[in-house]
Amino acid sequence: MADTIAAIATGPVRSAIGILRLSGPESVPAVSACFFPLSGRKLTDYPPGRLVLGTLRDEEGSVLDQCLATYSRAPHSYTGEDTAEIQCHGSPAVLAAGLETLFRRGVRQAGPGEFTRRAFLNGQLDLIQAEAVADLIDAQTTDAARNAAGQLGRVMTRKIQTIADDLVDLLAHFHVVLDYPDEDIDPFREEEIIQTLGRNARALGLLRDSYRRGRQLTEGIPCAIVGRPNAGKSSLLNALLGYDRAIVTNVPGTTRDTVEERCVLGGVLLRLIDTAGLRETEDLVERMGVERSRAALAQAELALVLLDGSQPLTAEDEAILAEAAKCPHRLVLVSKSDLPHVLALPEELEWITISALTGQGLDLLEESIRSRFARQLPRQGEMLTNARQAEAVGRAAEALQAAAEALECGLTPDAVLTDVEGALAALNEVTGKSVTEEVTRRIFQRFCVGK
Ligand SMILES: Nc1nc2c(ncn2[C@@H]2O[C@H](COP(=O)(O)OP(=O)(O)O)[C@@H](O)[C@H]2O)c(=O)[nH]1
Ligand SMILES: [Mg+2]
Repeated sequence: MADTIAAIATGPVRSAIGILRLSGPESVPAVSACFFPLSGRKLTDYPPGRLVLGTLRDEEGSVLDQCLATYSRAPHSYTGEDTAEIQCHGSPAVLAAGLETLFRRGVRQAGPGEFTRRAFLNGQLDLIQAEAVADLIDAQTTDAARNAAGQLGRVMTRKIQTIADDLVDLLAHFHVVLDYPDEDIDPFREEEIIQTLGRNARALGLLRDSYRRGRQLTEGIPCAIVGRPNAGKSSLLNALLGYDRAIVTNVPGTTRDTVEERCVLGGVLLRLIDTAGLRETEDLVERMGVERSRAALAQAELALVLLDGSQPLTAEDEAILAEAAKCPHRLVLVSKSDLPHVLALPEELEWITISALTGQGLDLLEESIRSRFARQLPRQGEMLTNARQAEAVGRAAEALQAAAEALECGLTPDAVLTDVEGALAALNEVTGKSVTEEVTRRIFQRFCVGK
């Protein structure tokens, strides 16, 4: 039987409320020993789930806090075990003292993600949902939160389960055929099987591909800031971040390496990459920087092209515009709007005028990013956001594709069987139906203590 764990579930900062939580068989006795309802009754005189007002006391009986407590009985709780919670005033000192008192009642400190790990092991959550819990906590934008919330609500689980059910049916059919080798598969049925395999292979392929956007949701949309030296790229980065991250000077070629920072703009998490100005140069270090800039641009989802509004357009600018046009998204920014305007641009080009110095136009840039990227997602919860899941889903897609092709080429069912079994095993890894101890350990390591 599992032991009883306890942790401070809220952040280590002064706040309105701070929560101590426990899970395991000793949860309720441990809390009952140090929490006393104001009514004079015992906590367990109240039904589970009720919030009860009382005092939290240390072993000497001195009051640490006036607070609320509640408990749940297995299996009707987050972890599936008996659990209890004390909602204290959010003083880190009060919480530490409360936790210390609980430790003296025989409970121990929980490790990272241990509550959610227990929930998974007790079948309260599958692995997709458990990982969605971590995604929710890590969410930096509402879009990221929405996708994680959808996964917590089993949207992704159902999608994968439907496919897995199809595969189980197919396997059952194959086994019948193999058990009675004299009977050939009905050709009509074979056509149907090929179609089922193909349909599920495509669905899984799309799911695997959703990881590209899903990853942008959690890691940020790669956004390269490009332009000639001195166009104002580093100044823009600093203005967007709100602090001086990159060095700004009037010496062209100041930024030699790419500088990367995350920021949320218009409700969208961006991975801003400030680059060395794109130009031909004799300087070896700067040339390497320019190479990195080109690489950053090639991998970017969004290119912010800066053109110096106080200077005439140059051939270099035009080359950069053309190169950035290959990015899935390009935004042209005319910088230094606080200086006299000199730049003339072709009519067909759309641009936003900004000044990193005064902040003028940055709101328009923000709106433009919001309208391109925010809430442009598929149904919430339908995007894979982690590499482990994407890899396994990809493996399942390939195995099914191979199975469909093998059947079409007239291979015998036993050859096809292995592929379908492989695909099913990969899907079971995703949901956690079959997953190694080592993998779950690594997954829950990512969580914070108290979750
Ligand atoms: N007046 C004005 N000067 C700017 C603005 N943005 C950048 N600069 C100046 O332009 C020069 C080059 O800026 P920097 O950000 O280093 O350009 P980068 O080489 O493209 O990174 C510096 O002297 C900045 O102070 C702006 O919005 N207004
Ligand atoms: Mg720079």
